[in-house]
Amino acid sequence: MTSGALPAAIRAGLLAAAAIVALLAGLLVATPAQAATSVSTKTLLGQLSVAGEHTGGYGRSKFTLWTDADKDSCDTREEVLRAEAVRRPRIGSSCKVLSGRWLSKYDGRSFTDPSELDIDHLVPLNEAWQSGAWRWTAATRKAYANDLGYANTLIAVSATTNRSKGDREPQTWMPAKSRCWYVASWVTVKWRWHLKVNSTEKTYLTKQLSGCRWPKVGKPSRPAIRTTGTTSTTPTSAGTDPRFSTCTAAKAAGYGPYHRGRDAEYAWYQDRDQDGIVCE
Ligand SMILES: [Ca+2]
Ligand SMILES: [Ca+2]
Ligand SMILES: [Ca+2]
Repeated sequence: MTSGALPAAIRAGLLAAAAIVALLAGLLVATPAQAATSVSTKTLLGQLSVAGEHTGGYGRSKFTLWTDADKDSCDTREEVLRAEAVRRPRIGSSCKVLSGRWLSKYDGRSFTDPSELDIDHLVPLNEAWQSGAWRWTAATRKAYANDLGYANTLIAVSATTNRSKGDREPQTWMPAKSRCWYVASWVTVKWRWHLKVNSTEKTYLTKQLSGCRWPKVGKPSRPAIRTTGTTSTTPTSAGTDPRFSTCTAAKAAGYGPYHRGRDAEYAWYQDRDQDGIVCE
């Protein structure tokens, strides 16, 4: 029997039931747990510091992948695959994701075999490094590389498309699909992690996002960022001043100021006012 053959009273009843279901679905979407404060990407982009990129020192090994922070035997890759599956995935022993269905946002392709998917750092590790992560402690870098606290830091996408992206930033690589979502997420991830943008990147993001009418996004939380040479109270090694943990201590011992482009020590400290001099 087709719906067209249903008696009018039953049809009306079905319509009323459908309306109630739709209403309940609306209420569920509005529950506080899911309703993040929304914020304009214009606000977030405006709050990113603009600075030239840090060059050198990057290696993929600077970021530890993949961890199992909550010790449930599923590593970060498996957690993302499970979270983003659009059909409940089949899970084997040790949380191995065997099959399911995923949609790759970058190209709109659909996958059932997880081995064809990469877990992409939407803001690549090297780009994060150049934008501020070079000053982070290893623990903060590890937290970034395995960030499950914001849905778009890590996304499951087709491996072939991800590999064409490499370490590039939006002005040199954009996905074929979901472009407004991509630039909005780029800015949001950078904001969450206090990462900087360089000026050509900011110009490009401004142009793209204004073309997208500055989409609103759920405002993410911001994890604690620990940087070497600023929060440590004991002398540290590799990448920071091996003699002093703070500029105050260096100055007290008669060192500084250090100039950008002239003194190697410059890189060991935070140039808060970005005037090219630290420990002045
Ligand atoms: Ca886990
Ligand atoms: Ca870059
Ligand atoms: Ca950049």
